[in-house]
Amino acid sequence: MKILLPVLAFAVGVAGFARPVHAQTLLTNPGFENGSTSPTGWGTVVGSTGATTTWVSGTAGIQVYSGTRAVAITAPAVNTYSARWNLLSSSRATVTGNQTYAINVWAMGSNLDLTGGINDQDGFNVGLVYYDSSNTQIGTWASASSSFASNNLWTNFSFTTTATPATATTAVFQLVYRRPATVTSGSNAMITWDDVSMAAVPEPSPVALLGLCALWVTFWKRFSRRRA
Ligand SMILES: [Ca+2]
Repeated sequence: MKILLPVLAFAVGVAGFARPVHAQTLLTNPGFENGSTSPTGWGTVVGSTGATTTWVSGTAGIQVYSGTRAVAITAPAVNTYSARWNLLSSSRATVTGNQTYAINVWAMGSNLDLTGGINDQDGFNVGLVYYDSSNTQIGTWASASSSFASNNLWTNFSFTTTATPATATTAVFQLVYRRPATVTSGSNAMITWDDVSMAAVPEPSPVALLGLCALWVTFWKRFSRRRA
């Protein structure tokens, strides 16, 4: 029995920590497969950037990452920062306050200017705009600038957010084309995104903490006994 307790406690602890990180994504239509004239739940903002947004049709692994649809932005002009695809207000992600989220995105660039430092290249940011239960915007989060190693290569990008504001209840998820003013080449540069996900980063479960606690108490008792 003496040996059984710590072993059991350890097993329970490990099982608790080893839970899968991603249960399911909080994002609507994350592979952009559904919709009639545009992907269900998603809209675009281009403003005066001159950018073009496209609901891409194509072959998995080539024009799209999986399925037959993806979303893209083509940036014909310099300084196209802020053209984006975003979740519509009616399909915001449900979030909780003081929580960090794991975000995963597949993306591919074509005709991008990938020369110079990260701040001189075509790339993209993932953004979140938070709202409270009264529907008032209360904050934002944006990923670090993300750029590609090469054109025409589907690439996986992972981000972890900072903790949400305490009163956050929903969030608008954004895929933002980032084109600094220093980019002078890359006419008709395009970024395509597919299979986006967002899931809460789990806290250690109470069962896991209990297991570790039991383990500690057992060792402490043994240690004290030996010293006595
Ligand atoms: Ca897809």
